[in-house]
Amino acid sequence: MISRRGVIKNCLASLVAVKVPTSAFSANNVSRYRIIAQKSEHQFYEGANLSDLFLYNGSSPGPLIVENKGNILEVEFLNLLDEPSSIHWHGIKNLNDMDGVPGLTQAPVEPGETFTYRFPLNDAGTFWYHSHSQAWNQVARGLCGPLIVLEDESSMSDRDLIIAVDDWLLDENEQIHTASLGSLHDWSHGGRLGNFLTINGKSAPEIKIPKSGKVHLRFLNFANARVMQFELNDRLPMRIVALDGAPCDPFMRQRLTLAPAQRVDVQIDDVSFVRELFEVSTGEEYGAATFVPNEVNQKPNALPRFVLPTNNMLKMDNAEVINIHMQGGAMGNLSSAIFEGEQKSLRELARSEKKLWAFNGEIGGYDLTLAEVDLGKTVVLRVWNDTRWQHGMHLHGHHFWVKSKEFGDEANLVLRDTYLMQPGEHAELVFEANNPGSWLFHCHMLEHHVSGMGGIITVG
Ligand SMILES: [Cu+2]
Repeated sequence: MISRRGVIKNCLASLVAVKVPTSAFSANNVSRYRIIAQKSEHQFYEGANLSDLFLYNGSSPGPLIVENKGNILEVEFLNLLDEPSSIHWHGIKNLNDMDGVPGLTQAPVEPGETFTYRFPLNDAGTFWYHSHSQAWNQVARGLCGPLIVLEDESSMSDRDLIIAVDDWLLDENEQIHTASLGSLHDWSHGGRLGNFLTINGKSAPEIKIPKSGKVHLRFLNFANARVMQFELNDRLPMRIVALDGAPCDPFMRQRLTLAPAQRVDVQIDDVSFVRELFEVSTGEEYGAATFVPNEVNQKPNALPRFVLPTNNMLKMDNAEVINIHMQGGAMGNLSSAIFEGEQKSLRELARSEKKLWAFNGEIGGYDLTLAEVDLGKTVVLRVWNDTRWQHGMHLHGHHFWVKSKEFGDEANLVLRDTYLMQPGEHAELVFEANNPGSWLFHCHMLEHHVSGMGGIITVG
C-alpha cells in the first residue's frame, strides 16, 4: 500500500466539497471523489454542545453521493483516524476486492494511509457506505453516508428526498457515551440502542418539500442495532416501491419497518397533507421530522424511474441449499460452541473472548466458511433464527429473494440485501451466485456481528 500522507495533508483545506470535477479527469464516465475519515465536531441541533464524532469529510451523515447508473465510482479514501478503517459500499454488487471488509477483501487502511475504491455502478437504487472496520465502534461514532444511483436522471429531482435515520447513545453533554461501547450486555441482547434520534444528522429537523404533487422518499437506517418504524401524520398511506435499492411490485402501507442497514423507498401521490414524520417503534409517537412546504420548489411531477427486476423466477432445480442454524445470545439455547477449532462453553466464550453467537455450532469469523459454491449456481440460504432476538441478516455482493414477513403476516416475495428475521423465524434467502469472491453473510446488528454472528460464502 502506498502512503500519500504528505501530499494529502497539504490539500486538506480544499477538501470540503468532495467531488473532484469530472471534466478535469473525465474518462468513460469515471466520477472521482475524495472521502476522509476523521475526528470531527457536529451539532445535532441549534444550541446543542458540539459532539465529538468520527465523520466522513466532517459531515453527519457523510457526504451524499449521487451518481448515474453505468458510471464508474472512484473514491480516494484517506484515513485520518488513529485506528485502521475501510469503507463498505452496502448493497452494491461490488467487485470483491472493492467490498471494503478488512481481513477478508482488503488490508485495513491504516492511519494516514489511502485506499482507492473503484467500481462500476450497475444498478440504480438507494445504497449507503459505512466503515466495516470495528464497525460497532466506528459506525456508532458516525462513519456512514448515503449513496444514490439514478436510473437515468442526470441529477436528483427536488421531489426526491433522503430520510437517513440514525440513533445515537449520547451522554448529558451530547457526547458519544463511550463507556458503554463494547458492553457485553448490548452484545448479548439487542445490540447498542441509542437515546437520541436524528434524521439527516439533525434532531427533529425541518425538511423542505414541494407544496403539492408527488414525492419520493428514500429512508435509510444507519443505526447500529435499532429497528425503527415510521408513520406519517394521520397515518397517510405510503407506496413502497423499492427495498434495499431493489425495485419491488409497489404496495401500500401506513407504517414502515426499517432494520439497521435497510432502505425503503416510498412514493406519495399528493404531498399536500404531509406534515410530520413519527418514529413509532416504542409504541409512542416520537416526532422525528417536520415537513415544510417550500414555495420555490415547484418542479413537475417527475419522480426517479425504477425498472423492476425481471429475473424473479430463479431456476430452483439443482439449487444448492445451505442450512444456517443461528443460536446464542441472552436467554438462548446455546451452551457451547466451536471457536478457533476448540469446543468451549458459551459462558467461557463470553467471558474470555466476548463471543456470544454461532452459526451451526461455530462462532463466526472470517475463517468460518459457510459454503463454497460454483459461479452461476442458485443458492438457498435456509436460515433458522433459533434465538430470542431479531436479526437483520445481510449478504454482501448479492441481493436475495425472500418471502418477507416484514410488512404483515402475508409473505411478500421481495428482493433485498438485508432481511429482518423475527425470533424463531425460518426463512429462505435465494440468490444466484453470480459474483465471484469471498462474501460475508452476517447480522447487521453490529454488536451481534462482532460477537460471532457472521460467516463466509465463497463464490467461484
Ligand atoms: Cu443480530
